[in-house]
Amino acid sequence: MTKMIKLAPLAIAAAVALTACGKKEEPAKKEMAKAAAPAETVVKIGHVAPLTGAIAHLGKDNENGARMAIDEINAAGGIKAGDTTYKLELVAEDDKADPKEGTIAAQKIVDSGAVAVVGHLNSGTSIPASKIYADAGMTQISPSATNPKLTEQGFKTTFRVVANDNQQGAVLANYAASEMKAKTIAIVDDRTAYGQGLADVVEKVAKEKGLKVVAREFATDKTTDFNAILTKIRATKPDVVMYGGMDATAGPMAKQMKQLGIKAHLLAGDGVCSPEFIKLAGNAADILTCSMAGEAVEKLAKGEEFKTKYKAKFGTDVQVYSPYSYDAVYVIADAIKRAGKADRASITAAMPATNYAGLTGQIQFDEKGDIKNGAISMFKVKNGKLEYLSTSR
Ligand code: ABU
Repeated sequence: MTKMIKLAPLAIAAAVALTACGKKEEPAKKEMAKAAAPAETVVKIGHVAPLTGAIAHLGKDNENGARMAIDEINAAGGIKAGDTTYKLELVAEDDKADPKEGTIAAQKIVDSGAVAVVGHLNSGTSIPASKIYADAGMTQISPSATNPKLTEQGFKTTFRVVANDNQQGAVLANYAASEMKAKTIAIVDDRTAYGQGLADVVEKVAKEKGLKVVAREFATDKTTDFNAILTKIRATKPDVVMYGGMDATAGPMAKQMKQLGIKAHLLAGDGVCSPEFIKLAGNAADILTCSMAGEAVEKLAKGEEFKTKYKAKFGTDVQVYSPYSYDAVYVIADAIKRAGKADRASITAAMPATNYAGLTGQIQFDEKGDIKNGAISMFKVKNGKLEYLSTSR
């Protein structure tokens, strides 16, 4: 699991031998000083997200955040815990946003000897993978999976640093009722754990708020032709169309809404709230109002600095959750520091007491592993950019 660089015992022996002979006292002192330096150990941190397929841009964004934190920690000298300095090594796997691939990737991470994992991106992969990490006693922190079920399984190893979809769905439905003054809503989802789960919460809360749900349709996470669904929806004349799905499918959907002359706003969650959506939707992008399950990066004290450093390092802009995967690595580093050890069991034992001041805010977990006091931020697309609207907790 760990690679110890075994210099220290040899150095001690050499120093003792030389001093005992009464020869070369100065070099011996130098060896003694070296012997007192902390031993250096390399530990692996896993990261899993889709790195191929339609949402690879989001997976790469999450991975970049984790990589940035690891590079920073190592450049600052590593994690000093007890008499050891820990350096981190990233082990990245691609789960293709597919639940089955997610379990294969999780097993690869466990077999790699990683001490903890950041991931997965999707709820549909994070949930089945969580059992594999739990069986291995390995802490898993998702920076983006929002389905409530992830942390409802009773695993002591499962954490997330974003809010969940009970909260996100309620904020979206409230926004439709209170801010958009909608009376009718049509709901479409992509039948993934995330998309369907979020749409179900929006439907429930929208009804509680007195909105009429005029259509409930579904597609898949591969659908790019929504014409049949949208033609049905057009006949119901909704004020709002809510979509539970990701940006790769929402982009074409928004274009087709415009082509079909649907006047409704498009309302969606964090899977759609990205610069990539704006690129894909083209001149239809400004129909979108969306949420993300955290604080907006531009509202964070060091958010602008993060965006600038990220762009300089990776040559691309932050999509959605790289600040959260960045913080997830720092939370693991903090657990190692507090535990004084970097094995799976010690990290997992240290996790519940996390109280870490991260880039994205103060990070503490509730008894299930959900972030305490999670934020939901609302945005709308204006002039080809996501414009921040408000945050609720
Ligand atoms: N939360 C948005 C995308 C990831 C997921 O939960 O599936």
